[in-house]
Amino acid sequence: MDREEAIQTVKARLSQAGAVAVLTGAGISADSGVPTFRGADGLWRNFKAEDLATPEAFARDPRLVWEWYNWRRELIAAKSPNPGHLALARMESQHARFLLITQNVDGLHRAAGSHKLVEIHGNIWKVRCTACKQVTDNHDVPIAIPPSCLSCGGLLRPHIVWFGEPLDEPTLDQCMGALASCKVLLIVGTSGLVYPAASFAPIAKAAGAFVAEINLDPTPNSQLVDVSIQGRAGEILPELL
Ligand code: BV8
Ligand code: ZN
Repeated sequence: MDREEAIQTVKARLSQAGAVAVLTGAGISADSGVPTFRGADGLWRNFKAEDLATPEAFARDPRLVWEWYNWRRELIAAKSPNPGHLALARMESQHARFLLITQNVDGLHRAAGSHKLVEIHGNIWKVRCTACKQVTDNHDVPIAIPPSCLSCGGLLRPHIVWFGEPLDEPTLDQCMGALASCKVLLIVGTSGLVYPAASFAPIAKAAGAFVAEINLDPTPNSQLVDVSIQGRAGEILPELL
C-alpha cells in the first residue's frame, strides 16, 4: 500500500485502540539534529560504541568515556523536541492506556511533555555515584571531568544502561505489561538491532497487537510488522493524530 493508505490504516487502528504502546529510537531525535548511532552521520562511526558505552571502557578510562558523554550533552543541550516528539506527547492523552518506551537517553520526550514514558536505557542528564549509588540530575555543560559525588566524593558515571548491563527490572516488567495488552504498537526510528528492545515488536505481535513501523529505511522488524511507513518521524507522527 502507498504511504497515504498506510497512514490512513494506522490512524483508523489508533482511533479504535484503548491501549497503545510506542517504542522509539534515535531516529525520532534525528529531526531535532541529534545524530543517530548507525546512520550516515552516525554518532558511533566517529566514536566506536564498543570502546565507550561499556562498564569495561569506563573502568579502563573514565575520562575518555566522560569526554564522549560531555560532547553528547553539549550537543543535545542545544536541541529541542521536534513535531514527532510533540505528536507523541499529545497522543498519550488520546488513549485510556498509553506507554511510550524510548531507547533514547536525550530527554527530548520528557521535554516535549510526555509523562507516560519509560527511558529504558537511562537518561544523559542523570548521573549515578559508583560508590554510594545515589542518582541525581546533572545539567552541567560542560560537566567537570571526572565528576565526583557531592555526598561521598565518589566517581560519578552516566545513569545510562551500557552494553552488557541489565535493564532496570521493574521498567522491563512495565514494558512487558504494555506489550502484552496494547492493541497498537508503533515502532519509530529504531534500527531494531539492540536487545532487549529489539524483541518488543515480535512480543507485541505474538500478543495480538497491530504493529506499525515508521522509519526511513527497512529494518529487521519490517517483515513482521503489519504496516511499514517509510518517512521521517517528524513528518509522519503528526499525521497520525
Ligand atoms: C543486556 C547506551 C543482559 C549508550 C545503549 C547478540 C545477540 C543478542 C543480544 C546481544 C548480542 N550480543 C550482545 C547482546 C546484548 C546487547 C545487544 O543487544 N547488542 C547488540 C548490538 C547486538 N544488549 C545489551 O547489552 C543490553 N543489556 O542485554 O543485558 C544482561 C542481563 C542480566 C545481567 C547482565 C546483562 C543493554 C542494551 C543497552 C545498550 N545501551 N545506549 C548511550 O546511548 O550512550 S543502546 C544504543 O542503541 C542507544 O540507546 C540507542 O537508542 C540504541 C538503539 O539504537 P537506535 O535507537 O535504533 O538508533 P540507530 O542509530 O541504531 O537507528 C536509528 C534508526 O532511525 C535507523 O533505523 C534509521 O533508519 C532511523 N531514522 C533515522 N532518521 C530518521 C529515522 N527514522 C525516522 N525518521 C527519521 N528522521
Ligand atoms: Zn556518592
